[in-house]
Amino acid sequence: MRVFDFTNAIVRAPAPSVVHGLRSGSSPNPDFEKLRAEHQAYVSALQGAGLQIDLLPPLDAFADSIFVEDPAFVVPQGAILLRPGAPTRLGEREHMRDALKRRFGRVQELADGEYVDGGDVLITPKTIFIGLSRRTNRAGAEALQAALKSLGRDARIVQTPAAILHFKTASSLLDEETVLVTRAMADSGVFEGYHLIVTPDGEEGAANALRVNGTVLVGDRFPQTHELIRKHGLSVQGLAVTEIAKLDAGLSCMSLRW
Ligand code: CIR
Repeated sequence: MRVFDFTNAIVRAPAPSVVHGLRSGSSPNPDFEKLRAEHQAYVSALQGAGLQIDLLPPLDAFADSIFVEDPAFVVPQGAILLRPGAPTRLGEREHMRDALKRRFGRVQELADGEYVDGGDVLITPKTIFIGLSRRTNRAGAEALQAALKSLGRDARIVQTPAAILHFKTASSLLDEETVLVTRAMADSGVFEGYHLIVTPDGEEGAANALRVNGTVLVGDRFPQTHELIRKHGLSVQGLAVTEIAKLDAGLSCMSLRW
């Protein structure tokens, strides 16, 4: 199986509190109904790609809890409960544990003082990149690296470029050796040895795309990036991301896939 071939995903339905989710800039609150429609279209796209979906109930106490990618990390060999680096998000892990246990049985966990957001973890065939960021500290990255080693997976700790929320805000795997990146990520040199497709100026938000089986899901506001990916020989499905982008989120954040 290739690392972007998936049969299952965990997602969480949005709660009305999602409109108060974290954001680094001064974006207005998203519109709840429009955001819910974006989320539904995203879940339909995963189903259309052949994935079986485990839909978790909304969690009003945690505004950012639809971004299920951050409190956990999964590979087919096992699941790891992470510790998100934003204080308002740490409690999300307690609501993820049972869902992971149902699917994976044993679940490894990070310990106190160790912080990793799943948005900082990118799987490629050669290695799994763990990006240090404002959310992911070295203790967390090293603990995750050790947990992955116990699952037979190699991981490499790297630096997320400054001013980028998560490592995957600026990078997504498109095929075995090709990564879609922003110019800042390309310039960081982290992906030496990979083929890079750089998002055109003004389309940096496209870099959080999601390859699922035969299709690349990309924000629908990024036509030039669609064209670059199609020219590379891959099929693209555009999805609305206007509301979730107000919360600094993209297309990988809303699911855990294996
Ligand atoms: C946050 O700041 O934590 C959320 N508003 C957005 C999280 C996006 N997650 C991701 O990219 N993996």
